[in-house]
Amino acid sequence: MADYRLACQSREASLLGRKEVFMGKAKFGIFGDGKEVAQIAMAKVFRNGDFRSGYYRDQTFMMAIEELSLSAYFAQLYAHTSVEAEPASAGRQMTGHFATRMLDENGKLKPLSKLKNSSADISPTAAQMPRLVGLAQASKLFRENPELKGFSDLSVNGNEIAFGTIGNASTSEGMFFEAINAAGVLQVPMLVSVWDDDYGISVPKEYQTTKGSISRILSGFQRTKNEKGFEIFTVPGWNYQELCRTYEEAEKVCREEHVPVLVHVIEMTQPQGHSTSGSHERYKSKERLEWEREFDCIRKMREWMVEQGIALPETLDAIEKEAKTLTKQAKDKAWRMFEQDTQASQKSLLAILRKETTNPDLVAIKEHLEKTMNPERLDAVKAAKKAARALAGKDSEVRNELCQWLKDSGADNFERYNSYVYSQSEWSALKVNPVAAEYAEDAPVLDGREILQACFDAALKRDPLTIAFGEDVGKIGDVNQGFAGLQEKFGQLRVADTGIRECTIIGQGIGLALRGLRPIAEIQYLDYLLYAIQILSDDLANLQYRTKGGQKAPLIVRTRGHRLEGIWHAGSPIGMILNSLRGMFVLVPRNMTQAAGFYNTMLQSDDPCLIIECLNGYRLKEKLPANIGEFKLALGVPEILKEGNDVTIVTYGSMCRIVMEAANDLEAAGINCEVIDVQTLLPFDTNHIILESVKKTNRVVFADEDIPGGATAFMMQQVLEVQKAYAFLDSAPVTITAKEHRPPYASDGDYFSKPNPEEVFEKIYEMMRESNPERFPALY
Ligand SMILES: Cc1ncc(C[n+]2csc(CCOP(=O)(O)OP(=O)(O)O)c2C)c(N)n1
Ligand SMILES: [Mg+2]
Repeated sequence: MADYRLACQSREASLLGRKEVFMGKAKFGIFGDGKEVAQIAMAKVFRNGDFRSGYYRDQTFMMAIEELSLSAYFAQLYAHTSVEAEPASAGRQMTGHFATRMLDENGKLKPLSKLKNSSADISPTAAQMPRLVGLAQASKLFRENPELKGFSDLSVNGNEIAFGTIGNASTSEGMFFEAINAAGVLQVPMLVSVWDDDYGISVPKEYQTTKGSISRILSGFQRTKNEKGFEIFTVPGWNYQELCRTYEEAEKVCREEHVPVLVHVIEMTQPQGHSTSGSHERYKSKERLEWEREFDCIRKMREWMVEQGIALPETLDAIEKEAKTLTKQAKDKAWRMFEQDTQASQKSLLAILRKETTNPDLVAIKEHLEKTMNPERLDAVKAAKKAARALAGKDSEVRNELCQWLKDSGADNFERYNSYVYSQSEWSALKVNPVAAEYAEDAPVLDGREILQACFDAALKRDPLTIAFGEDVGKIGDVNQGFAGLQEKFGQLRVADTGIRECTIIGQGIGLALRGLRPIAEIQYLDYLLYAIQILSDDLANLQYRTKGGQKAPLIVRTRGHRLEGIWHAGSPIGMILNSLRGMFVLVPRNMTQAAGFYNTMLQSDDPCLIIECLNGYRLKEKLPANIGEFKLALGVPEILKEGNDVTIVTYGSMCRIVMEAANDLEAAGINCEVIDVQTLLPFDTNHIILESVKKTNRVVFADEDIPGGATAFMMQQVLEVQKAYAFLDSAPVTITAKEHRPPYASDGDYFSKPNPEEVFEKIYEMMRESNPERFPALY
């Protein structure tokens, strides 16, 4: 009876939600109608410590585990920016994007093993799958690694299941198959439900899935007596009893044996169609629509209850009526709270505007604001700005008050809409105290790779939650041997090989980090980051932002790039990275000692980051710091590699050596360069060290290996616009970049495509020649 009540309430929420959109009270609606009963069955086996990674149809499930109230449901529909009213995203996400708050108000992880947890949904279909693999894998690590037994706030012996949900059509995405395969290989407790309503918006299953059935085509994954694999179930979405039975069975094998499970829930419906954008009558036949009405899961549940004598029709009628009333009340309350909150600023502004009764412009602005229907915050801000403009240059008390109002509301709205791009907790990477590297007098001089290996050795020893994985990371300790010998020392669970599947390597990292582990996920070459850039951008980089500080995944992504040989092993698409990964820090150490310092910093922090090592640096010699496991580099602090007075060269990564070579040649030609390694691109030179240099040299060059207008354009914007260095320039700023194609194979391909010391020399020489042609005659 309680289940029926909940199903009815959730359905009412969907029906009312759609109406709210059509009344103009919300912008868009996508609802869970037609999927209620299966979600109630799934919720019955969802226990404390479990995780969900799902999609926008799961409202009934979230209500069933008591992590979504009806009023919170409507608060999200209205985009209420209060964390209390809308805990999933504080109004940042569209309706149907669920999340629990895993962090307390200080950014500290709550005892997740005692809570019901949902990772934060994202809109790209199937992109919930990669992180699901990691959420499930964490249970395996907690169960099988004895060193983790003490972390009972994170896991109770790895008994937690990661529940995934996905629409039938979204299983066509590559990352769905990649995640399924990865979970089968890893044998992790991942229980995926496919909500199959035969459609993906208007496109029917025959265009989506071979043989029209995901469980049929995945049947080769079915485990047998002798082979590990999946347990696969198929069950109709309108059969309450069968659903409950199926989920009980599915839970048992998944939780107890850590076997991945697929539950294919077929014959589901969409009573209101896909979303508020358009109606399904456009593409579903009359017969189909009739079938959907008949096989509506709530209707079927009701018929069954009556047939079985569980309830009288009148009793169920009463429940349905009560659900209507209750849902409407919750909706009205959510709207009142939303209105009160959004209109507070409008009211305070009107109080100011009403003080000015003589200026016709202000009276008109005030009247317009008073008449605006369902005013949003932007209406008040627009009115205030117009009014302030009308009073510009006048000495008026109202104007002063308006300016103060704008300042205050600017700060409030920043907090509402722009905060939490990066961690705001005490563990923010920007707050980690740097510790200088110390060297013994007889410090050993090692290959760069050995410096890193010593750093990773110390990190793995220091914290049992730290783990590393990627292609070839385990047995051989990565292709450049940064982890050499560490699998033997720390075990296969902590230093692990993975399949060739960059997207789910990152997904593993996200899921593991969400569950409190400290993963270092490796992408073998920077060129292959493209396979993972979508999930990094859509899921990891904005996790704190889209939950307004409710969740974090401090994942360290390790990769190597910039310069080696060939079209796919010399990449430096840094502009792409900077443009797509805001929310992550991007660190570009010029050598392995600097890299080690950044790993030590990031392992103490709760921000996610990408660390790009120099591909050609592993065999270069470096001195081993005595405190290799402890020294830490601050983020956003460039290092001046060479002081000079004539021109400032701003660069990073492998280009540091090229630029230094050119700078030495330029010195001989009488040009004194200051070379600055920015070290981190995000954040970028927070103390404006580069500006100080430009004040001295009055000339600036930005050099890297990205395409023209790539990351050099970003650095130029930071220095000229943000740091305001333009005022100190005597020459036009110059960028030195690679050509706009990737480098062909072999040394000549590299030389003629990437910037080389001669080119750096010439560009800077030309800059100096422009100001003093006599002193610097033409070269060639
Ligand atoms: C990567 C991506 N492509 C397209 C869309 C637009 N889109 C949103 S829902 C949807 C259909 C999904 O169908 P299905 O997975 O069957 O889920 P259902 O809505 O039927 O429950 C599409 C194409 C999207 N959100 N993400
Ligand atoms: Mg569908």
